[in-house]
Amino acid sequence: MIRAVGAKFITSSANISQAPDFASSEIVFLGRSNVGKSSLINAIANHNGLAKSSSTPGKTRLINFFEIELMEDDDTKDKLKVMFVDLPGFGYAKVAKTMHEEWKKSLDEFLKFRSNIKLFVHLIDARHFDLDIDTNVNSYINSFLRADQKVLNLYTKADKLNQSSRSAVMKFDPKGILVSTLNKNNIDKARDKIINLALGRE
Ligand SMILES: Nc1nc2c(ncn2[C@@H]2O[C@H](COP(=O)(O)OP(=O)(O)OP(=O)(O)O)[C@@H](O)[C@H]2O)c(=O)[nH]1
Ligand SMILES: [Mg+2]
Repeated sequence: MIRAVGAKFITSSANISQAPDFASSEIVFLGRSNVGKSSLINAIANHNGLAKSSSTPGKTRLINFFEIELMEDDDTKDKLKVMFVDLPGFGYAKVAKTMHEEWKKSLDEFLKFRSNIKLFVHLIDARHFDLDIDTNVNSYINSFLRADQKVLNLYTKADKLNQSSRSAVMKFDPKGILVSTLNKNNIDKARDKIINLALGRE
């Protein structure tokens, strides 16, 4: 098991040209507004309050970089360092139209051209796991995915599902992982998977 032993906010950028090159592997968390991106970053980083979460959609408005330090539980290897990137949610309509277009363009450029990105973590609300918007996001990412990049689907707010709904999600996407930041379900499993995929170990 991999443990998160340190986390700190590094910087925010409005777009790709403002974002410094940190020379570490980046893991982006993307998904609809309010799906639980910031909460999940905090749970995976084991650091409450690191990324700002809120019940009001549209909380995250910039590209936020967090440096995460990790250790393998079972040995004395060096610490691992990766960058978590928290993004504004998509599908959030309550911002001015011009601003919305601006965000979309910035996000699109960042996702397509940011060379340090090694893993796209796509968060999907487990209660609404087959929305067109999420299917479209998966095709969108796959349309520019490089050979050194991976995608992982995480299904959030699993605490709100009963057992048969959980089974339906896993049947729909056997490679996905159901997670809950509320009861910490599968957080350790998701962390292991995220780090191993981002570091090209699987
Ligand atoms: N029940 C439950 N609620 C959750 C879970 N994760 C997040 N939430 C709640 O969902 C709301 C949104 O969480 P955020 O982490 O801010 O979501 P976000 O995707 O970062 O939202 P934006 O930044 O607006 O795009 C908050 O009220 C959280 O408390 C979960 O696992 N279970
Ligand atoms: Mg957020």
